[in-house]
Amino acid sequence: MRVFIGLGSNLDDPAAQLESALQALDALTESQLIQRSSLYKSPPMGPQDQPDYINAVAEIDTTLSAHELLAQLQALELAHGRTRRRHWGERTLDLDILLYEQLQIADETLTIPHTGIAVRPFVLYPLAELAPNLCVPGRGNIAELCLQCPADQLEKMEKTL
Ligand code: A4P
Ligand code: MG
Repeated sequence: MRVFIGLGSNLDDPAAQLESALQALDALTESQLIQRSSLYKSPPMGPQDQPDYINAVAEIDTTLSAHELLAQLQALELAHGRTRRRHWGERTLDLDILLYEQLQIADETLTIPHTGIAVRPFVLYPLAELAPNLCVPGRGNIAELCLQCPADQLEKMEKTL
């Protein structure tokens, strides 16, 4: 299955957190890293008294189900020292399932496509970098979504790999 995962961090060397998470995604059971976006820097959405975020998107190929994948990603977050503090608050590593093939899921533990996908530039632009022709189920074409979501204050960083 073709799956896109959003990565974010704003604590404890965020760029290193993301690089290490990308390696862990490649090593994930039943999964393989296909491609990764550049890193993107942006000011925090939500509480402003927290550091800037670094975000990226990864494409993986997996035979895990969406719920199995969620459990694996949550274990990875914990392994990266993630503790839940406040809503929209600072974190060492956040891993969100953005898209799982063209599935639409909405249950107690999982909403796919991810709820913020169309309105968060730090998700949309790295996703468009990997898949410029992507269709987001229920939302539309990614190029059109980008046009409606200004990339102000989103800074693309040099690719490090
Ligand atoms: N969950 C439901 N759908 C999904 C999905 N598609 N992928 C559930 C992953 N998880 C999903 O997640 C809470 C629950 O969401 C999980 O248990 C899972 O069952 P969480 O990671 O603990 O919390 P959260 O929703 O990520 O927390 P919160 O506080 O709502 O944060 P957000 O919405 O992720 O935002 N600013 C910038 N510039 N860049 C950022 O990346 N991130 C945040 C956090 C705030 N500001 C930011 C950024
Ligand atoms: Mg999350």
